[in-house]
Amino acid sequence: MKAIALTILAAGILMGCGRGASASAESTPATPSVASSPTPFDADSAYAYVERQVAFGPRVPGTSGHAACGDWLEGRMKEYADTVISQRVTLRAFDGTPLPARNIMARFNPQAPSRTLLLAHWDTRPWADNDPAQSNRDKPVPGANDGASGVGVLMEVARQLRESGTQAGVDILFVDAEDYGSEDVEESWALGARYFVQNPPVPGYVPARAVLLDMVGGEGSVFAREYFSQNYAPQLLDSFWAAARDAGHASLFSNETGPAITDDHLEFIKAGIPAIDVIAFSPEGSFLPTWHTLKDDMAHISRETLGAVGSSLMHWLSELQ
Ligand code: AHN
Ligand code: ZN
Repeated sequence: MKAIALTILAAGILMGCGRGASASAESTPATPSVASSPTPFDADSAYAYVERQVAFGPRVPGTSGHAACGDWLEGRMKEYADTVISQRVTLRAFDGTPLPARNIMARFNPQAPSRTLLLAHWDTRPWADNDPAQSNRDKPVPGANDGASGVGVLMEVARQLRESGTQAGVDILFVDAEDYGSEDVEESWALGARYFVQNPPVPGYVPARAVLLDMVGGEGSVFAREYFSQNYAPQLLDSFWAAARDAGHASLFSNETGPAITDDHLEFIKAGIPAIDVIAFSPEGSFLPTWHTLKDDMAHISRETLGAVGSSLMHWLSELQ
């Protein structure tokens, strides 16, 4: 793990409900009673994408579940995006294991010069080394939250972007080989993201900003301002948190600075690209208790958490530029 000490918040209280809650009940509505949200996001759809990934079994590089899930992800993204790039490479894990990895990049309006990159890791950890039961620690995690959740939210974002016919320059990236790391080896994490930054499949690719989603579907999640994000991309972080508040999710997005997390976003920060990690903590400030355990399964996934992150992200995208 990592010294995760902090006192997170007692964020709790949802402040006021903002946005036109008034309007006389007597007056005849001028619009249909079901107002359509300007930035829709279907949490049930995101949940189904998470469920589908988990059904492949663990997505550990080199396993059949990993290969099948990768094919499925690629196929779905080809339906939604303008261009899909599959970047395949064999990476070397800290323990020497060769990892057949695949980064999947789905591009919207690839001709637009200014790019917004949204990413999540799609691989899952080969060992549940945080499981309370010693006998489980060499088994792979189901990766419902740690892996499938970020990808599920971004698949739903992709579906919505397709529906809306967006003109924005958006790239959605599923990075591989994030979670085959060792606590003792700092650079053993985020191998797929590092490879992508150092070998962009689009020559000269430098997004204006990058947003990483990691563990965005767990019940009892609180999103604190992850330390590296806060320090290296404060404006980007502020704009995302403001969008979350405007979308009605102030209670989940805390104003506390969170721990420093070695994660995929750091590879972009190192390359000078403003990047944030939207990553969940427990109200006590550590990762959720299911983290790197066999309990990281569908029973601990919350549609509300997925929906809060997804609709905040859609709202933030709608206000860009
Ligand atoms: C740390 O444990 C500090 N970084 C690992 C990031 C991670 C692992 N995210 C998901 N799984
Ligand atoms: Zn993990």
